Amino acid sequence: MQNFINQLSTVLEQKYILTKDEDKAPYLTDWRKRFIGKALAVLLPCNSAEVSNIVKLCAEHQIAIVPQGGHTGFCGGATPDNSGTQIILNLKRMNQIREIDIANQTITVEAGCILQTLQEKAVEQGFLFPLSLGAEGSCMIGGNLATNAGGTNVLRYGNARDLCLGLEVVTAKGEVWNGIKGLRKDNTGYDLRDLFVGSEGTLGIITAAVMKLYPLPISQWTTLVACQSIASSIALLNLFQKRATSLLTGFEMMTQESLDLNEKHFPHMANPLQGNPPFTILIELSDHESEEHVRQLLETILEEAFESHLISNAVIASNLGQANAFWHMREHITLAQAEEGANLKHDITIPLSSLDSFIKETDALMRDKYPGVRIINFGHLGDGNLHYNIAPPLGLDPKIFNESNEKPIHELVYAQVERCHGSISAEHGVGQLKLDDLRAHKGEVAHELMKTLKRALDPQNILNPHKVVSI
Ligand code: FAD
Ligand code: 2HG
Ligand code: ZN
Repeated sequence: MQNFINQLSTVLEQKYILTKDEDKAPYLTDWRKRFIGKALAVLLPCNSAEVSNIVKLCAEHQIAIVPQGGHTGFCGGATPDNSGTQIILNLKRMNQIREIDIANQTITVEAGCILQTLQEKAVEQGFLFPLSLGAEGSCMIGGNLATNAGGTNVLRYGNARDLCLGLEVVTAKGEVWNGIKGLRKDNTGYDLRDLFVGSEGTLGIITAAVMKLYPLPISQWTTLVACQSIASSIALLNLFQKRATSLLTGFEMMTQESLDLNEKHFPHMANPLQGNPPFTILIELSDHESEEHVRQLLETILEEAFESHLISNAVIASNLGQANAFWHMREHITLAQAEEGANLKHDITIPLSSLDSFIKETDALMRDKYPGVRIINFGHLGDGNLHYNIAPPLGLDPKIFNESNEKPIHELVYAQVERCHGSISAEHGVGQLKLDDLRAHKGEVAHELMKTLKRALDPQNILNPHKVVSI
């Protein structure tokens, strides 16, 4: 190991090789403080040649590498294990915008570019980069691609995978694969880009990407509406999809329990809808035509929804500040949960046709088995993506409750997900958190195929071992 550490200075400036405990500490814990690891060193390369040389050295010494972006991931993918033998490869110094191609409507960025910076650079050129999530001020595009992040615009623009046209990747042997192409059609055999997107650093290290840009909408209207049931929320979604088609850019659901928790920790974020509706839906329409056009369309759809008894109340944001306040309320649920203490997260997708029965049955089973448990259910309803999070009954220490109940609660939820033909990970990935759950729910053939790919691309198992799949 000492030999390896000594040789590192031949591939990276000494000041970017962190080996002291106090220097490594900020890189060893995830955002939730759910996983804490140890690392031999934290390395901070500034270009793909340095990444390539580091990987070659690691391959020679059989040192495991944990790629890391903003370490905001929820599944412990960017946190090393406890052995102290792995290195963290943090990409934050690789944060350059390499090119904005106006005619091609693409942006080429390095992996360590913070998502919000990318969004702002796009706006400066009159474009929209639509990937948007609560962690956008600190997560990085490499991490977004490695987890195939979703967020609040997937309904209209797709997830990170859909927004990506090309990649530059350092392989487990240290070769640099230059797939930096801004092509919307390329059928030259296997899609290597799609292999690396969503692979959470287990198949290669993403060093740069070509991402799609879109024309910037000029008008946006945001509304909060009250629904009495999930069935009416889905009927409302279908109504908006039919009437607003591609103008529908957001459709988020928050249960009363989620918003109560929000208000407890952030009292200024009270739900502006009176009467504590069981389901509050945040809807956003965006367009390239006049403000009036979208406003009128929104009002017409809401009227129809009232008449069909799909909604019982609605409030339309009268200015940008109020629209932002609606979105902040939605985004603060995660922060309110963090304030409340550790919780059990389930980031799941269910076909919309089964969502109503999933929620009713899972809620009933959960409340029956774990009386007093708090179900913090919210999410990207337009994508069928729920954040079905479980907090312990009031007064119980979350740590003690989770220790004895985590496994059976996950099993209860995932059995229901499987019954409804859903997915146990919608947008947060697998990491180390869901390694066993993936093995149990992916299906044997699919799981074996994943292991085959892992063995083929990383035969020494040095790229983020024991994350996603174990070989
Ligand atoms: P990290 O956490 O650093 O890494 C994530 C995984 O990717 C790890 O396995 C890591 O090894 C790997 N990785 C990182 N960089 C690279 C690279 N360059 N090459 C190869 N592998 C790499 N997620 C959503 O999908 N939707 C949301 O709405 C959402 N909201 C969030 C809100 C909050 C408040 C927080 C804290 C998180 C949220 N997340 C959400 C989760 C998280 O932000 C995303 O998973 C994000 O994509 C992770 O990016 P990161 O740069 O922080 O990656
Ligand atoms: C969101 O949609 C994020 O806000 C976080 O994906 C979800 O806290 C969560 O479980
Ligand atoms: Zn989410």
